[in-house]
Amino acid sequence: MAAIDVEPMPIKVETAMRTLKLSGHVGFDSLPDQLVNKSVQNGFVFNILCIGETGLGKSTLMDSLFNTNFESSPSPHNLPTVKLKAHTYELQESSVRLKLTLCDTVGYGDQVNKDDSFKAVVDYIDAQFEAYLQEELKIKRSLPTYHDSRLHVCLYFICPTGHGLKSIDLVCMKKLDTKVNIIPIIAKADTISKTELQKFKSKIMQELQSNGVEIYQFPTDDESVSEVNTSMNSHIPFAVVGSTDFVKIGNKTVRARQYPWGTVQVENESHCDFVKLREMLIRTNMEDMREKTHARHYELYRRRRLAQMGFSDVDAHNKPVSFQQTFEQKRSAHLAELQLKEDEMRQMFVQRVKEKEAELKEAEKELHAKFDKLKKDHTEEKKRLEELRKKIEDDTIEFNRRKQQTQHSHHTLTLGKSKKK
Ligand SMILES: Nc1nc2c(ncn2[C@@H]2O[C@H](COP(=O)(O)OP(=O)(O)O)[C@@H](O)[C@H]2O)c(=O)[nH]1
Ligand SMILES: [Mg+2]
Repeated sequence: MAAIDVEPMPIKVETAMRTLKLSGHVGFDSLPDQLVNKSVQNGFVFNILCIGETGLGKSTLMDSLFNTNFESSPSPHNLPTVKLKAHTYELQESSVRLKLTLCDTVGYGDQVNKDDSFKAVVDYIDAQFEAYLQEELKIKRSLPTYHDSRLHVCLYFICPTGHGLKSIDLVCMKKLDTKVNIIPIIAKADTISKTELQKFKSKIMQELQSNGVEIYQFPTDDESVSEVNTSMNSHIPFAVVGSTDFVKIGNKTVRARQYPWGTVQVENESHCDFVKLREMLIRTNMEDMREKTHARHYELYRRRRLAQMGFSDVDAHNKPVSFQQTFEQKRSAHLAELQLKEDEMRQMFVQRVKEKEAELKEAEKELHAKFDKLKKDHTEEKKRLEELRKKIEDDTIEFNRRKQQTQHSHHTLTLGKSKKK
C-alpha cells in the first residue's frame, strides 16, 4: 500500500474580524428555531442506569417518573452474578419523541461476596463508550442514525434503613464517578422519619465527600436555571417514594402508597423529593446530562483509549503530530514486526526441514544396514542349505549304492543255498 502524501502541518491563516451592522432583516435569527425543528424531527435519546439492591423500588420509581407501566418483572435474590439488562422504549409527549433506555442492575447486592459487584456495571458503561468510539472511527459513519447507548445518568438507590452508605455503595460510586453522571437517591423514603431523614442525608453527603466521590451537580452557570439548580443541589440525595397504585384524594386521583395510618403521595413535595427529582432529571437538566456525557465522560474514555492504541497529539519531543503521522508510524512498525516474525518462522521452518532430513537419512542408513545383514544371512543360509542338500544327495547316492550292493550279495547268497538243497 502506498502512503498518502499530506502536508504535515496545516498552514494557519490569521483572519481579522470586524463587526458590521446590518441595514435590514437578513433572516439568520431563525437559526435557533431551525435547530429546534431539526432536533424535534430527529427525536431525543436518553439512557438511565438504575443501580441498587433488588427490591429497593427501582422499577417502581421508573414507572412513577415516566407515568407509565414499563411492565418489568421482579428479579429474584439468588442470582450468582450481577447482570445489566437494558430495555428501550419509544415515548412521545406532544410532538417530542424520546427513545428512552432503562438499564437495570439485576442481582446487584445479592451475592455473599460483593467485592466485584461494580465490575459488571463498569464493563457495561465502557462497552457503550467503545461502541460509540468504533462508530466514530469508521470511514463510513452513520452517527445521525446511530442508536447512542451511552448512559447519561446513573440513579444510585441508597437503602433507607442503614446508618449511612454501605461499602458496596461507596466502592461502586467511586468507580463510576468519572464515567457517568451520578445522582444518589434515598429509596423508599416513606420508611424513614422526618428527623432521621435530614441526619441520614447529611451523613451520606459527608461520606461521599470524605471518600472523594464526585456526584453530578446540577449546573449553575446558566442564568435561567442557576437559582433552581443551586437550591436543588442542596437537597441531594433526593429522598424518593414510588408507587404503581393510585388513590383518590378529594376529587383528584394521585399516585400514592396507602398505609393503615395514612397515605404517602408520591407527587406531594411535603411527603418526599420525587417531584424535585423529576424536575431536575427530566424537565430541567436532561440536556445538560446528555451534553456532559459526551463532552466529559465520553471524552475521557476516548482520550484514554486512543492513548492506549498509541495515538497522541504530540510526539516524544512534545512536537505536534497528526493522527495520520502516528498511523503511518504505527503501520510501518507493525509491518516491520510482521516481517521479523515471518523471517523467524522461515528460519524455523528451514531448521525443521533440515532436522527431518537428517532424521530420514539416518533411518535410511539403518534400513540399508538391516537389508545388507539380511542379505548376508540369507546367502549364508542358502549356502548351508545347499551344502546340506548336497550331503543328503551324496548320502542318498551312498545309501542307494550300499542298498544295491546288499541286495546283490544277498541274492548270490540265496542262490548258493538253494543249490545246496
Ligand atoms: N415502602 C415503599 N415500598 C416501595 C417503594 N417503591 C417500591 N416499593 C415496593 O418495593 C417492592 C420492590 O419494588 P421494585 O420496584 O420491584 O424493586 P426493584 O427490584 O428495585 O425493581 C415492591 O413491593 C414495591 O411495591 C417505596 O417508595 N416505598
Ligand atoms: Mg426491578
